[in-house]
Amino acid sequence: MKSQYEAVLKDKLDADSFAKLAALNNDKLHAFVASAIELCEPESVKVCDDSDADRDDIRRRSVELGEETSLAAEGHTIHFDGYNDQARDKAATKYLVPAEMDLDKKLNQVARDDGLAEVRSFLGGAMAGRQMLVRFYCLGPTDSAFSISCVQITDSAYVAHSEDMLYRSGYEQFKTLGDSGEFFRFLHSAGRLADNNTSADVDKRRIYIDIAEDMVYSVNTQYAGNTVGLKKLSLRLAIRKADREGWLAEHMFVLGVHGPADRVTYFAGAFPSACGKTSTAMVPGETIVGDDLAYLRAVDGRVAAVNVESGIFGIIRDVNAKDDPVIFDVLNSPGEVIFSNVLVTGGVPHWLGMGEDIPDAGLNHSGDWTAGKTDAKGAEITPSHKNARYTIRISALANRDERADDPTGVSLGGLIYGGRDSDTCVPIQQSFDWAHGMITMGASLESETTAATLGAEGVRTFNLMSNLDFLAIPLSRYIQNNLNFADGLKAAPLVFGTNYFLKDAAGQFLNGKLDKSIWLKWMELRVHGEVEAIETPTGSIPTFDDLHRLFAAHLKTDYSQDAYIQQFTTRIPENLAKLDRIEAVYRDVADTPAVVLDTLAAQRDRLKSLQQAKGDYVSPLAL
Ligand code: GTP
Ligand code: SPV
Ligand code: MN
Repeated sequence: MKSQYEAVLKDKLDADSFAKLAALNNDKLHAFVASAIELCEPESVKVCDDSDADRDDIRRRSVELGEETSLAAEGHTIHFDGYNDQARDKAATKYLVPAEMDLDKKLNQVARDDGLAEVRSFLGGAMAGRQMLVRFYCLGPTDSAFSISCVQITDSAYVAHSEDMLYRSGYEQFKTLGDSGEFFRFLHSAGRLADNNTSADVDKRRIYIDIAEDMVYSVNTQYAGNTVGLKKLSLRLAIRKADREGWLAEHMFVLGVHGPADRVTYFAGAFPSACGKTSTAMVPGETIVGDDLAYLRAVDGRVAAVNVESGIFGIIRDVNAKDDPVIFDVLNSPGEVIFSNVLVTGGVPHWLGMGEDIPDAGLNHSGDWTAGKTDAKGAEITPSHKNARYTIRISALANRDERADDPTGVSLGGLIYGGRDSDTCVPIQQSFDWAHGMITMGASLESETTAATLGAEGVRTFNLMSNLDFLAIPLSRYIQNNLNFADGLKAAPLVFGTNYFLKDAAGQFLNGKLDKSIWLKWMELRVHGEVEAIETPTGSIPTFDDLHRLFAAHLKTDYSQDAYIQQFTTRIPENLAKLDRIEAVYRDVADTPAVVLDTLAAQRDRLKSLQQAKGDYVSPLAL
């Protein structure tokens, strides 16, 4: 170890921690920890390896420090984030852009020198009187072509505990990196804490991504989406690395759909936050690989996908025995679970949509809560926050796919794009080909905003491949990478578009929550060429007979022709309006590939000719 780091480190690390850090013979790492100490001025530093002892110590500290509180069930804890720190803060999340670099004007950014000075000023002395934790993890399975080594520095035992549950351990792998290997660095401090242990200075919350250095700073926040480095902070760095290296880093679930005769066909799907990734990956009868982040690589002419994570930080709202029996069971059994921002009474958690009556008093993210309580702005406070979540390991799930940790990944049969769309797209359709799917489904994705990000809900928003919040390269470049990805594949995955959120004129959802399992079964059969489809101007849809048969076989329901007509009618005015909005977006994007506008124009032509022939709303039976 270089002497300039050794002096700083020896001053704050005990012999055990020092030995662990020294064993990772890496100058850049030693420099990172030493400079974080100089900046944040912790009282002490604990370096962790992959041992159970260090993992247990973090769990214990999280409770000791009051960041988590034990609940009645063994292994369960509750963590509260501050009242105004309940979701990802898009406005405070910015890329640090060096003077010579030109990042897309659509991405939130700040000049690197200015941003660094600001965030470093907030981190200055931020860990005084506290212990700094240094932990190592791996994005993707360890020892695989997908693996990315990471180091997280934080003063929050909750953040470290969450990462223990959500990611594969990475200390041993770090040893194999050598002095020149690439790794991602994350530095977080919860900042000054209020009496209830929540970040006090959320007005000074900053999440700054130093793209030039593969490093992310996060301060004055605790909500995991803003603090857990390996989650969305790493996705922004991974998108750049993928761009350099020719693969894709995506906001996608991965699941195995079980077809006839024990056949398993894997799908990956991108839906914006709180729009159904976990719900789809957990569909009864199928097996889960991952629910939020996937890396995709072309290997031997096929697309191989891995789950970046090994746990779930999932939305708890509406998790109940009927809709999501597997997770509901985990949340009601002893074992390691962190609940966040739910209502607690007598050591028992309660949440919206759990399928049971919720008490009218208890402790929640606003403190002591009783029904009808309002906040400073007069808004009624719900018993649990709409973005309240749970943290579990995938290994706790009965439906874990047997290849969930396969270092070679799973080979994808299909890709799915979908959003919260109340009035335009049909529940399921298949694109005509890869480019048509990438452009009219992925790159044309719109969704109504949700409680997963701060700000207004229900606003229809463009969200490129569900990845726009995390995009760290120009939009046109990302689209081109997606288009090119199929080049040279022997079997490109089929591309599908789903819409779980279509509503009737009275505002009622047209589909039940489990209907998605039928769309999955249909997609599985399409991948193997075993069902026919009907061509519409926007894609190919199932026949009524096939859906009727699949609903009866898998959900034991009698799917009616009326429901089919209502759900699968081509809504031409709404589809044309969507094309207008998307074209306006791409006219404003620099260097949009020509094929994007051409493909949208061709879709418009098909819609217009059908409109001329058959009117605004065309039943699938009339095609
Ligand atoms: P992130 O973890 O934020 O990335 O989100 P996610 O995409 O994993 O979202 P999730 O699957 O947890 O979905 C969240 C919300 O969507 C829940 O409130 C569900 O009730 C709702 N939801 C999921 N599937 C359906 C559906 O088929 N119909 C309706 N109406 N709501 C659904
Ligand atoms: C999302 O918001 O997309 C999530 C939760 O999956 S987090 O990114 O951790 O906020
Ligand atoms: Mn997500």
